[in-house]
This record gives sequence, structure tokens and C-alpha cells, in this order.
Amino acid sequence: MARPKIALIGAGQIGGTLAHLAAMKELGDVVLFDIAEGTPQGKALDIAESGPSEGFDARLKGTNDYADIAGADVCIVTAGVPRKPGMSRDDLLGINLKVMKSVGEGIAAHAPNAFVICITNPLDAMVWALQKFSGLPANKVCGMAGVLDSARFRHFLSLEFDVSMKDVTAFVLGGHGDTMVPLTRYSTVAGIPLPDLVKMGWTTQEKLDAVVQRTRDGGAEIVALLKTGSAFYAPATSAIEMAEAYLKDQKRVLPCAANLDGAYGLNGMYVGVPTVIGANGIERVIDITLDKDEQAMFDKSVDAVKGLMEACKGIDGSLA
Ligand code: A3D
Repeated sequence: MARPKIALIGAGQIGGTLAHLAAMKELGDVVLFDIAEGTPQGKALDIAESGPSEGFDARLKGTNDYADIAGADVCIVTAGVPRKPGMSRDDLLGINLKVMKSVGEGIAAHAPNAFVICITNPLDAMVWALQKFSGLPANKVCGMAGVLDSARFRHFLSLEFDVSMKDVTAFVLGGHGDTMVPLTRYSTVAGIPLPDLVKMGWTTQEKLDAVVQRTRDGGAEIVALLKTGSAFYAPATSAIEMAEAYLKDQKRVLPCAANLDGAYGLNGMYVGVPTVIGANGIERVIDITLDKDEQAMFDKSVDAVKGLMEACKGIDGSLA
């Protein structure tokens, strides 16, 4: 059987890291696409030259021509611009919406059967626009944010409790922005919910609140340190986890920005929710019951995403 084909649209910081990870994990052959001439070709060649030492079997190609993504099984989209210090994700909307239009058309023309994972910010609005521009089925187009946000939450919790990250599960709902909703009730250490760990004296409510806030600010913390761009190692790793779930039909339960068709009382929008990812793409959206406070936080996050969707409609009438 031929190897799967993975097309990476955008060969910047995340795109290059995605290519390296996909090759090292032997998920398939990799095509790196970018409008910048030489960048995808240079990165593809550099990574291919790490193959003999690393010992992977994967072909890598860099290109500026959408025809080269033909027949891709997975497309991961990072095309666009990232944040600089002082910018919010929402400041990127105008530029990145235009990029989503050209990317959507490119994918529709050359890889209409792909499972598409969008990473470009502001995430929830961009993945919604990308699905519309591409016309691909909504279950085949999703956004990566929840895996990253919950990985950040898990990392900070593992530091707080001095336990292995492997034994910490975390649950983050809502849009990928300042209003994201880390749910402590559904986050655990080896199955023990965080509120119980507060009662057990493992931490205090104040410390837990600080961890939640650090998770919400996780992206900005890295932007402030790097100064020239945003996080890329963990975002790439998170998207690869989703791509692998699709390619290997793993039925992983992963939070991602998924199209809502009635779940959470919402329709026709993308927002971060727990999903099942397998060979049919987003196979299920898991509709959990929220308590009053959680619902209020989720509603606020949904309103923020709706505001961005309205802004997109104002820029591109075809989305209205
Ligand atoms: P960067 O290193 O600048 O790479 C972006 C690449 O996109 C560049 O190589 C550009 O040449 C290319 N590009 C621009 N326009 C087009 C186009 N029309 N077609 C094809 N390629 C194009 O950025 P990055 O890799 O650090 O980040 C990429 C995106 O991911 C940004 O929008 C970030 O804000 C976003 N991001 C999202 C998360 C999430 O968790 C959702 C995390 C980190 C970054």
C-alpha cells in the first residue's frame, strides 16, 4: 500500500516542525507548500537529509505549486502570519482571512478528499472560513487548539503537583483565545478531579486559579519570550497527534475546533469541544453537561468567536 500523503500548507516555523515530526514518525510522504520561494524547498531538503541518521522512510518535497498537493490524505494549514508581542490573535484576522480563501481554493481543487487541520489564528474563525472557502465536508475540516491548550494545562499541573505529565488529564473548552475555558472539574491526576485534590490539600484554590490563568495566557507567555513570533514546537506536536488519529483510525478523544450542528445548542459555527477523531474525520462531538459557571464562561467564549465571524463576514461578503 502506498504511503499516505501529508500536505503542509505554510512552511514557516510550525510547518517546518510538522514536516520534521511527520517524517520522523513515518506518518507518510510530506509536501511542504508555501508562497515564499525557496523556503519549502530548503526545509524539505534539509529534513530529508536528516533521514539517513534518523533512519526514517519518507519522501519530502517543497513546492510553490498547489498541483503538488494532489491527492493528499491530510492537509495541515499554518499559512498566514503569527503574532508579535502586544498583538492579540484577533489582530491577525484581516490578513489571514485572505490567506484562508486562497488556501481553501487550493485544497478544493487538488485535495478535496483530505482531512484538513487548520492552525492559523484567530483559530475558530479561520477554520470556519476555511471550511466555507474549501467547500469540504464539515466533518473533514477542523482546527487545532484544544490539544495544545490542554497540553499546556497538563504541563503546568504536572509542575504544580510534581507528578508525571502522563498521569494528568486536562479538559479545555471554548474558543482559542483569552476566553478559553479550562474545566477543572473534568481535569484529573490519575482520575482524581482537581477540586478533590484541593480538598486533599495537594494545592490551594488560589494556586489552581493561577494555573488556569497561566494556561489561558500560555500563547502570550511564549510570544513575549520569543519576541519574533509565536509557539511552534508544541502546536506542531498537537496537530500531528490529530493527524495520526485520523490516518490510523485511532478514535482518539481529542478537543478540537469542530463544526457544531446542534451540540451545545449551537449551529453553523466552529468552537473548541471534545471530539472523536478516526478514519471518518470528526466522527463525534461529545456534548457534555456544563454547570452554571462553566456555561457562563463557555457562552462568553462563544460570543467572542461569533464576534470574529461577524468581522469576517464584513470583510468577505461570500461568508455572509
Ligand atoms: P510563520 O513562521 O510566519 O509561517 C507562516 C508561513 O505562511 C510563512 O512561511 C508564510 O510565507 C506562509 N504564507 C503566508 N501567506 C501564505 C499563503 N497565502 N499561502 C501559503 N503560505 C503562506 O508562522 P508560524 O508557523 O509560527 O504560525 C502559523 C500560524 O499559526 C499563525 O497564524 C499563528 O498565529 C498560528 N498559531 C496557532 C496556534 C494555535 O494553537 C491555534 C499556535 C501557534 C501559532
